[in-house]
Formats: sequence, structure tokens, C-alpha cells
Amino acid sequence: PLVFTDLDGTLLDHFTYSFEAAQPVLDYLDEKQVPVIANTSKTSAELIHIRKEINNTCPFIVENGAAVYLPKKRFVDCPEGCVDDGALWRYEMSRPRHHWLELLQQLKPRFHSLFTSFSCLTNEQLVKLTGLTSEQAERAAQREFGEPVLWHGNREDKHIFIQAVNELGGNVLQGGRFLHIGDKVNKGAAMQWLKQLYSKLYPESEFQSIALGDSQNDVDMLEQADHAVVIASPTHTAPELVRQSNLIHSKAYGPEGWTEALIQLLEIPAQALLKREK
Ligand code: 2M8
Ligand code: MG
Ligand code: MG
Repeated sequence: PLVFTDLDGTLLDHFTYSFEAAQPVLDYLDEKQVPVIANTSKTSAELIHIRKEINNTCPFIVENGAAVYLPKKRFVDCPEGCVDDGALWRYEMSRPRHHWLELLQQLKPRFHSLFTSFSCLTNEQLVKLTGLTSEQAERAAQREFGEPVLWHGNREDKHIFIQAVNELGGNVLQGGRFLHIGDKVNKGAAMQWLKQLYSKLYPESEFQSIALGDSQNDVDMLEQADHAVVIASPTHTAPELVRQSNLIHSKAYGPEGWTEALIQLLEIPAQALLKREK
């Protein structure tokens, strides 16, 4: 299988960003050579750091499906459509951030006090809003493809705002804390692109995708995966999916729920995890 996972509120705890509870299963999957592919709203700067912490060398998808990054160590030849990015190949599915900053600028007079753009927040404010450390917030601010905004208005105004963004050719996705303004990309399309690449490179293997997520911006990925897991959230209700089959809901939140669901889906024997606990 290929495991596609959201980070915040899924592999990482919504409040503390800890992945400790998921470590035994992460190690098990690594040993079994099952790719664990982060599919997140986060930036490439954040991802490069987090992947080191969780000892992950797999491809990853950033900014809600805006770009897919492939380590050259795993993908020797440049896949079609990719550009060279040091130790990585990059496949872009989105226009750059400045395009969306200009779009938001256009909407500012109409919605002036209703949203605050990421680019207007100081590092201190970001730390306060997210619970990230100052260094983590600095990496979160290094956006390449889109712009998160904090919404202050009511639901009705939010609807009107989303419509206005759509009319200007943009797209809005709801994350755990922010609205993400960007191109018409999503985690599902990026997942499918990467799954196809795996199938092309390993034609003898059959890849089943497992997707895990907790928020509205995970719905495209969850609906298109062969197996979907909605991770329970301590702060918001579960996103609604149209799919009926191969869908499970975790009981536990965040990384505990992630662990619970993958043990069930992949039938991981308890013994295999026990020996990993220190
Ligand atoms: C933002 O992403 C989360 C994802 O659900 C959100 O919208 O709440 C992004 O800015 C990301 O880069 C950042 O790490 C995260 C921190 O909570 O917030
Ligand atoms: Mg999430
Ligand atoms: Mg996310």
C-alpha cells in the first residue's frame, strides 16, 4: 500500500504537534517499506524539517496539493513534468503565491476587517495563534503556492468571500485553523498523480492507497483513496464524505487515532509494535 497522511490533527496532535503515539507504527511501516507520504497544508520548509524528525525519506505533498516533492534517492530519473530542486524533484500543480496575494489585495476593500492574511501576521502573532514554536512558525510563513487567512467574520460572509475568490479564479480550502487561498488544487489530485507515478515505475505491483485526515481540506483525498480514515478531532466535527465503502472513523484523536486505524487496516500484529516500545 501507499499511505497518504495529513499532518495537523492526524499524524500530529492538534494542540502539541506531537507524533509520539504514532512512532511505533511509523517504525513498523518503515521496516516493511510501506511509503508514508505526508499530504498537508504545510510548506516545503516545514516538511523538510518534520520528515527528519520522524525519520521519513518518502515523497511529500505540500500546501494542499500545490506541489509534490520526490527525493532523488528514491526517484533516480526525473519524472515527466518535474523540475530540479536540489536533492528533490518538484512537480507543481499551482501558480505561485504572489498571484494569490494580489487576488486577496483586490478583495481587501470589500472584506477589509473580516480576514487577516498570513503575510500580515508577525512571527509572534503566528506563534500565539498556532502554538507552533518561533522557528516552526518561521517555516510555516515560507509559503510558495498559496496564502492561509484567519477568518473573523460569520459563516454567511465566509460564503460570500469564498464565492468572490472563486470568481477570480481561486479556490478556498478549510484547514484546522485557517482558510487556505490558492489555485484549484487539492490533496486528492496530487495523491492520484503520485499513485500513478508509482504504478508507472513499478508496473508489476498493485498499489492500494490509504488516506488519513481530519478536516474539510482532506475530503478530496479521502474520497479518492482506496481506503479512507477520518481521524476524530478534539476541536471540530468530522468532515462529511459522500463515499460509503472502505471508510472508517477513528475513535481516538490525532496520532492515537492514526495508530488505531492503521493497526486495524493493515492488521499489524501487537507483537510487532510491542518490541518497539522502550
Ligand atoms: C496551517 O495549516 C493548518 C492545517 O490544517 C490549518 O489550516 O489550521 C498552515 O499555515 C501550516 O503551514 C501550519 O503549520 C499550521 C499550524 O497550525 O497552520
Ligand atoms: Mg489536519
Ligand atoms: Mg492539514
